[in-house]
Amino acid sequence: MIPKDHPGYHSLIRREKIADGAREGIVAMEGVSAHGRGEAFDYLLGEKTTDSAELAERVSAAYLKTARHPVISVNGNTAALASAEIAALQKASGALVEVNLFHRTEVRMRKISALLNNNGVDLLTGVAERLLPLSHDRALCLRDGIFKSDVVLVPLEDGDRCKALREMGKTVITIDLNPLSRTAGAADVTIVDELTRALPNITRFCGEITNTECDELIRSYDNKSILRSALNEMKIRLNSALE
Ligand code: PTJ
Repeated sequence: MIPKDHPGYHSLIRREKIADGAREGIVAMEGVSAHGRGEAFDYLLGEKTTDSAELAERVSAAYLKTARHPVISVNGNTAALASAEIAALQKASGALVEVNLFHRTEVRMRKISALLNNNGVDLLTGVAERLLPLSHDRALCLRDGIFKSDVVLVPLEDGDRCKALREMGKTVITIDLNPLSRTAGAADVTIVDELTRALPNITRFCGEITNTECDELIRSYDNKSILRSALNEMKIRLNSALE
């Protein structure tokens, strides 16, 4: 039992969800270490949504709302931490939701799909095909889902899929606490924020922003400056710790 007045309450609850997810076969063992890496960056960020992350969340809402065929790609960590938040974002944005795994097994696919369904996600299903130019199993996706998407949200991954998706002409949004990761650098929109803080913000912005605001947000957005701001926030915190 984690006491509610513990200063690290929210972080400890997330860690518990990841540990339970690993025991249940939803989170890959590798996902446990990925979570720890995220925690370290979140600590540097002050465990809060920065102004620059909030802007990236607003722009993500604008892209999802105005997309022809938006898709949210879900892996084991995302399902364990935020299935209900994915369901809420799906409702607010009208995006399709597809499971896409790096450490792919049929058993994990089934368990993650059941968890999402139980939390209200209307999951896209079908026969996955090797449709992305990648040599690993993230290449497996649905023809009517990620393959057909124009805007795709890929939370919590650092790898080569983002680059491949961009080369296919898609707009890629990522949520990644590490502003130095390959995915963070390659995405069109990088939200340097913790997943369970970022998703409800995007959902809220989907309900708030008008179509005119969407166009303006997308037109004036600069992802490089967002990444610089995130690194700067971390630098400020590191410097103030030394004072
Ligand atoms: O479920 P699978 O099989 O698809 O595998 C999923 C993992 C997470 C194991 C896989 O995608 C992976 O290895 O990811 P990486 O390369 O470790 O990248 C995960 C990124 O997400 C890292 O840059 C972390 O800093 C970041 N991250 C981890 N937890 C969070 C996070 N960012 C935001 N919120 C978090 N809670």
